Amino acid sequence: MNILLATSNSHKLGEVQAILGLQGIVVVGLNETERLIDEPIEDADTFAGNARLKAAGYAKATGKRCMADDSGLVVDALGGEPGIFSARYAGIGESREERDAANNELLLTNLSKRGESESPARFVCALCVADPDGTIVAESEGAFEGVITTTPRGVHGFGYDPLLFLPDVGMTSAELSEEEKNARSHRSVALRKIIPLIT
Ligand code: ITT
Repeated sequence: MNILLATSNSHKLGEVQAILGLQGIVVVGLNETERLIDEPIEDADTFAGNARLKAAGYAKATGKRCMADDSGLVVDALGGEPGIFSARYAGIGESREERDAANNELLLTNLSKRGESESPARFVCALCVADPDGTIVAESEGAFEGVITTTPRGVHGFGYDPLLFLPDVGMTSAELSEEEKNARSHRSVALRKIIPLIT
């Protein structure tokens, strides 16, 4: 079975390929041409809503069954921020690396403005699969719990991984290998739930 993952985020693509590959599912990323066809506006107010918009939009634009992932970091001490705005929290940076660095810095600044140094937090992932006519075929969600640390650590992963400390292993998500992250991440939980719905 082949599925198109509707994302411009190569890190997401790699994680999904590793997990679904173990099930014999081949995950294809958007190529540059397809990406330029039609980029849906993510204006829903939930992760699930944005995943639906992306899956249906790209499925109709490409004529293929599509899976979309909408995800982000929910920080309790920030009232759930950055949440659905995780990718563009700071609103600056040309490259993904620059945006990630600015987002991480802003998150720590906002925490310290509230007099907080650590806070319970979680990554959330909403997945959606849509058919070429835009019909939603399956949906799922997963969460990955941790605590925000003010001392970012680790070089693996992407986004806010260096900030999510995992007390049970004494490491941040960015200090986990790809295999270790995939064994427990929000994305892997959501993928394991959706696999039986699409196979
Ligand atoms: P697409 O919309 O093209 O899939 P994106 O990166 O813009 O790519 P989202 O709108 O879903 O995707 O935003 C996800 C953001 O949430 C991502 O850029 C990170 O900042 C953060 N995030 C999500 N999953 C993460 C993970 O596993 N590790 C670290 N940060 C994560």
